[in-house]
Amino acid sequence: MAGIGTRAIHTHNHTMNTGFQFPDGFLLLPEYFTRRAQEDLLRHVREGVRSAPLYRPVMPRTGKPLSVRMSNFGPLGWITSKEGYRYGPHHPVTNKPWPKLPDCLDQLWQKTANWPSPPQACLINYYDEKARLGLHVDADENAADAPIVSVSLGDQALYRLGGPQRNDPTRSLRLSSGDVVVLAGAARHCYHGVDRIYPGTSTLLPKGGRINLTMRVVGKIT
Ligand code: MD6
Ligand code: FE
Repeated sequence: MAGIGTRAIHTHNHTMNTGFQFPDGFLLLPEYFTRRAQEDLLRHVREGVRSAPLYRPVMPRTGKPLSVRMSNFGPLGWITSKEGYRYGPHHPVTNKPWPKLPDCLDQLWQKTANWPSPPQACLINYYDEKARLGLHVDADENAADAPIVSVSLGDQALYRLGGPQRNDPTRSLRLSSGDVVVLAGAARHCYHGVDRIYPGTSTLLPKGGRINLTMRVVGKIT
């Protein structure tokens, strides 16, 4: 694992005629994980999804399936179903507890989150080449100001970051395997999403696609 600072990009605020300013608290650490560390992490993800299989969640109310498949690590997992979004201790299909968060992710949290408590949930998102994730703000956590730390594995993604309002200007970034993104401070309340996956841009996953892991402090479950 490369240390922070060796390749950290402190995304500087320039507007490039787009009216976009990187929000405070947004941090991109390109290739934080070496190839070797990515392979290690992937092994843990594979082990996790053996006991907590990726499932296809559906949108609240409409029941429309998401294109991203999901699972979780940790005491709590983020779940969406026709009943709504929530955090819960059990896999919605197997009803078993989520697998324990791998140590390497715990260490990533300790090095990057600058937050006094450990993450309670780690959402695992799997994107095939056609999957996308619409612009959203993560707002189902009572610990609304705790940062979210995210890791990308596999094919590159076109990630879009906006502001606190849905119609604020946005900026698109390509995320690559091993990259870490931290949303803290103001950035924690900013819209973001994944517009597309670039197939064939990584050899980490033999069948292609992209995995994104996001660690969260949830606070009280309501
Ligand atoms: C993704 N990431 O990269 C989607 N959320 O596939 C997120 O939705 C996200 O990267 C909160 C914090 C960081 C993230
Ligand atoms: Fe998110």
